[in-house]
Amino acid sequence: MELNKGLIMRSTGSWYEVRSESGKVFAGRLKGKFKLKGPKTSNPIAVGDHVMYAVEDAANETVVIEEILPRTNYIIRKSVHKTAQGQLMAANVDQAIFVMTLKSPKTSLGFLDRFLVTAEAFRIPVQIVFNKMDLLSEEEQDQVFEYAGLYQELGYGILFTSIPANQGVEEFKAIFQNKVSLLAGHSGVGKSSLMNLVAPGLQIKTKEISDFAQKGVHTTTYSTMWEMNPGTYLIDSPGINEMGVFEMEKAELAHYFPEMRALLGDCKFNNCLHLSEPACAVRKAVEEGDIATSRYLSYLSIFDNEDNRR
Ligand SMILES: Nc1nc2c(ncn2[C@@H]2O[C@H](COP(=O)(O)OP(=O)(O)OP(=O)(O)O)[C@@H](O)[C@H]2O)c(=O)[nH]1
Ligand SMILES: [Mg+2]
Ligand SMILES: [Zn+2]
Repeated sequence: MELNKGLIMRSTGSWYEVRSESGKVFAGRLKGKFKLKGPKTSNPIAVGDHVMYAVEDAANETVVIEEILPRTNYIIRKSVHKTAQGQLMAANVDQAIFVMTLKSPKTSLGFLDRFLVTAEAFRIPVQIVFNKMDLLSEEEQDQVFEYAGLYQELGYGILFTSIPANQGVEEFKAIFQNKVSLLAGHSGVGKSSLMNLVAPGLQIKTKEISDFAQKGVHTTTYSTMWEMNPGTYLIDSPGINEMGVFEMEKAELAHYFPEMRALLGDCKFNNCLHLSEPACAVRKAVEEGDIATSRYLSYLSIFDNEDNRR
């Protein structure tokens, strides 16, 4: 049987959209005895995966995915409440674009920090987009700028956007050019709306959030990769309501906070967990204001594996 190389453009869990090298799109399913490689996740392959497939039925345009090609990277999240199993969010991405809003819905710094720690652990650079800037009062905007200052200092790219005000559109286009980017964030922050703004032809479904009760309703159900132009891909993913950190040793956690990573050699004990040990350089930096209290609280919360949905 002849095998061809393809790219996973959409994943529904049972079916995958596979694009051939010549651009033809097929519906694909996994081979019966599909061999899983890598970590155990609820979904064996994800959007962005390169695969080898065989045409099963040319008339129906269906294919069988025979194997996954080696990945340059991937990102896995864990749902806090369910099993310890992770969910593969995407593979072979150059960066993640984390979309957040101060309100409607509110994205907490704790949630952002969980995403950032996960991305650090999988070595995926992150750009943070503060969307819906038009909804904010002047004081709220100042709050956003303060948060942005903190994360910029840590090395993350920052962008402010508003769809009705047409704010940040060119900057947004510039950060994803010639890259494969995963758009992630809570449901309702505007991921699909941003996609439609930069590629109006796509007409991706978005949802009006008129009241608090609708907040948990996902509009985007499946992750889909869209080609903006050759070499530029955006992955629109369903909103994340829980962001659990996947298979991480507690002793490694501080490595994924860039401002703590820099201090790790300075603690008195080389196995310091930065909780209540004497002469801890991380705690000292928190007390002196060199590490933001919110970041240290996120560290403790992830350390204790607390639920942090919001
Ligand atoms: N005021 C305002 N509303 C926005 C902005 N961006 C998006 N919205 C609105 O927010 C709502 C949700 O947007 P979506 O694009 O569906 O959100 P999403 O992040 O894709 O949500 P899921 O697919 O559920 O994960 C829609 O009603 C959008 O019109 C913005 O900058 N300002
Ligand atoms: Mg969406
Ligand atoms: Zn320490």
